[in-house]
This record gives sequence, C-alpha cells and structure tokens, in this order.
Amino acid sequence: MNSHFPLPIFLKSAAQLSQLPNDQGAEVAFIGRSNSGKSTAINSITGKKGLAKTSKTPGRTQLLNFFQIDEHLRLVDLPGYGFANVPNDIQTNWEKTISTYLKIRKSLKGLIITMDIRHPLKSQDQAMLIWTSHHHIPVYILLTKADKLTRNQAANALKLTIQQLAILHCPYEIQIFSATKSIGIENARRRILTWLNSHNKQGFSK
Ligand SMILES: Nc1nc2c(ncn2[C@@H]2O[C@H](COP(=O)(O)OP(=O)(O)O)[C@@H](O)[C@H]2O)c(=O)[nH]1
Ligand SMILES: [Mg+2]
Repeated sequence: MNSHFPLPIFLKSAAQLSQLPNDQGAEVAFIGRSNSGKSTAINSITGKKGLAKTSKTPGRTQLLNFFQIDEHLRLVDLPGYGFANVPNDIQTNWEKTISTYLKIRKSLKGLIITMDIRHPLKSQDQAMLIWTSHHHIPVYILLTKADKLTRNQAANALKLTIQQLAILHCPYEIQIFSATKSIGIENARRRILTWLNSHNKQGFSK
C-alpha cells in the first residue's frame, strides 16, 4: 500500500558534484553507516520496492542516487559512511564530496540519518550530528531494524539514545523504524513530506 507518499522514479546517480541535478525545488537526503538500512528505508517510505538498491554487503552505494517525485521534489540515497574495505584516500574523497554537497545544496530541506537500533550513535554518527548541527541542517533520526528487538527493548534503546543525544547538545528528531515490520513508516513519511512541502516557504539558512 502506498496511500500517502507520491511515487518517485530514479532520476540519476552522481559520482561527483558536477553531476548533481539542478539545485532547485526541494530534496531530502538519507545518510548513515553502511548497512544501516538507508536504501531499505527509502523503499519502504516510498512504497516502491527495488527503487533504491539494497545490499547484504556493506558499502555498495558509492554514488549519490537521486529519485524524483516530480519536477521539483527529490529524495537522495547518499553513500554510507564507515566502509570496511575501502582505501583511506577514496574514503576521504567521498567525505569531501558528501560534506560539500550537504553544505552547498540549497534545495536540501532535511537529512534522515539511519542508525541500526542495536548499535546507534557510533562515533561517525556522533560526528555527523555535530557537523550537521554546526551547518544548521535539520536532522531526523530513524532507529532502524526495530524488528530485531522486542517492543520493550526497542523502547529502552530509544530512551537510552535520547539520553546520549542530550549530551551532544544537537537538535534532532528521532523515531523507531522497521521496514520489515512496517513500524514508524507513516511518521517518517509525514516528516519527509513536510520538509518537501516547505520548498515554497523560506528554507533553513546555511
Ligand atoms: N530485519 C531488518 N532488516 C533490515 C531492515 N532494513 C534493512 N535491513 C537489512 O539490512 C541490510 C542493509 O540494508 P540497506 O538498506 O542496503 O542498507 P544501506 O547500506 O544503509 O543502504 C539488508 O540486508 C537489509 O535487508 C529492517 O527494517 N529490518
Ligand atoms: Mg544503500
């Protein structure tokens, strides 16, 4: 069922900044550690299986993949951070590309950060939160794969994560999410659509 989210289509992949689609309208990007469920989240939020390529092997998405809802609205699947078998110089290059994209992109209305609920707030997640806060990029955290825990365990993990986030003093919103058990999908859709619909109003200032 996809009653609430407009169906996107694949637009293009960008390996470098010169290949980005025009910076107009509004887009929401997904970032997070490799294997944290970014692509799966995009597929379940849009209700379009196979839209974003998912992988059992971490670190497969090395491109910025753009999906178009209409002429003005886009979703973006960003490369994951925390790759295992990648030489350092390549990793640094990706980081530069992604951080520049996040900094310069006027149409970017918000960033979804996916974290596996069983091990959230790894050092790279914390660094990302501090960095996005510094650059005034609105952040919405999905604690993914909640189906791997019981309801109680998931609620405790959320509570603990919120406590740890308080120490970072970064603005954020957060929710529990599972693509497999369809947990939290409507809330995530609502947040993304609100961001996308804000493109005619004043965006956040960078
Ligand atoms: N059980 C469960 N597995 C998930 C969920 N989301 C993603 N996965 C699995 O986690 C792995 C990585 O997912 P993927 O979306 O490719 O992660 P990405 O690297 O962050 O894009 C895949 O094997 C997915 O099937 C979820 O909600 N529940
Ligand atoms: Mg992916």
